[in-house]
Amino acid sequence: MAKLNLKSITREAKKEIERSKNLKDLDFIFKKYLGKKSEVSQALRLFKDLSGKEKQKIGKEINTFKNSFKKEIKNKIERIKKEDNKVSGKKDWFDITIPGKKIESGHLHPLTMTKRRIEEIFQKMGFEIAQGSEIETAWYNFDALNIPTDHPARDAWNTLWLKEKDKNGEQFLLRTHTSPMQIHYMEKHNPPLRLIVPGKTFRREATDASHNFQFYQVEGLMVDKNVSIPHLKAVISNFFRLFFNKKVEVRLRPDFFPFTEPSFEISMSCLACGGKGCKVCKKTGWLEMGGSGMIHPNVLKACKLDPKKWQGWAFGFGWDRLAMMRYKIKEIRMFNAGNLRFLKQF
Ligand code: FA5
Repeated sequence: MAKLNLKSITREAKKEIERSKNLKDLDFIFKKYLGKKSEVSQALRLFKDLSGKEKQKIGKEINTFKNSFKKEIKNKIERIKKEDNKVSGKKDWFDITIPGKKIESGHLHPLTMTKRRIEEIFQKMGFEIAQGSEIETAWYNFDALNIPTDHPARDAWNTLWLKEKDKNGEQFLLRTHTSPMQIHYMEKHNPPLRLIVPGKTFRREATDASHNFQFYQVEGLMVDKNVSIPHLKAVISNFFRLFFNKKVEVRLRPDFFPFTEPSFEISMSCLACGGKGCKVCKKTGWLEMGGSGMIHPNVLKACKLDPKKWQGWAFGFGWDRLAMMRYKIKEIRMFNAGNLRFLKQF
């Protein structure tokens, strides 16, 4: 390999860059020192014949030269552009022929799209949309909902308790369901009432494919003088039909919730198998979507409403599960996994 005098090459290149007057000169200089026919490029072509130690030494020197040479060129370009702008009176120098940068646009999260669809359907049925607080007191999350102090749902293992207390010394917690909003709303508004409450809920529990420690519920509430179970079933059936855009069977089975009497578990026919029985519905043909029932007289009383005058029903769906059915997702935890490959599908 011919001896490469990088010191003198560096000195020469620097002088030429200094003397250059425009971008064309600089282009010429660049090609002269780093172009295909330059001394440096020729030396690099013979590089493979060198011993390991020489390769290391010469490689390092060439890289140092290349970096400082490119830096000199870049600085000179800046200076020339500045001078050009001064002469032409322009502030910025830009090439209008350069193609524009593409702006990457995002899209709504599948759970947000689901929430919007739920709201749209209920709004069309004349329901108001209310927002609840994610932090509640035990009174609103349990007591006012007729859940007694010894109820297992209040156990430290099921509920996420906060250290802070409200001004009456009541300990705060992360709401375990959206039902507390029934109380807040009935305290502040006079019937007749028709509303839904979509929101985030929290439970201290082990996660699996259909359970998360943080999930979403949508509460429904209707209070009037003559509301009954057939209204509830009609509203829920209509909602499912519009939400899934097809006929869905709805099943109400007796259940227990302290704040409703009678209470029902709401299930829908499995869309994955058309009700025949599969892995998703655990071979039953039905999927549990939520709880419901007629509002318990004690709950109406806790909101200072006369149970002899007013009656109503309530329901609470897991809205992540609605999204799972809508988009045929078999794993609830995917929603919060921050996995772009998953999210970009929607
Ligand atoms: C309740 O939370 C009641 N508040 C529902 C209710 C409202 C009953 C009004 C009566 C009147 P439950 O714990 O069963 O009930 O939860 C309701 C729904 O939330 C479940 O059917 C399920 O769809 C969803 N859900 C419950 N726990 C989880 C969880 N860990 N992860 C995901 N979804 C859940």
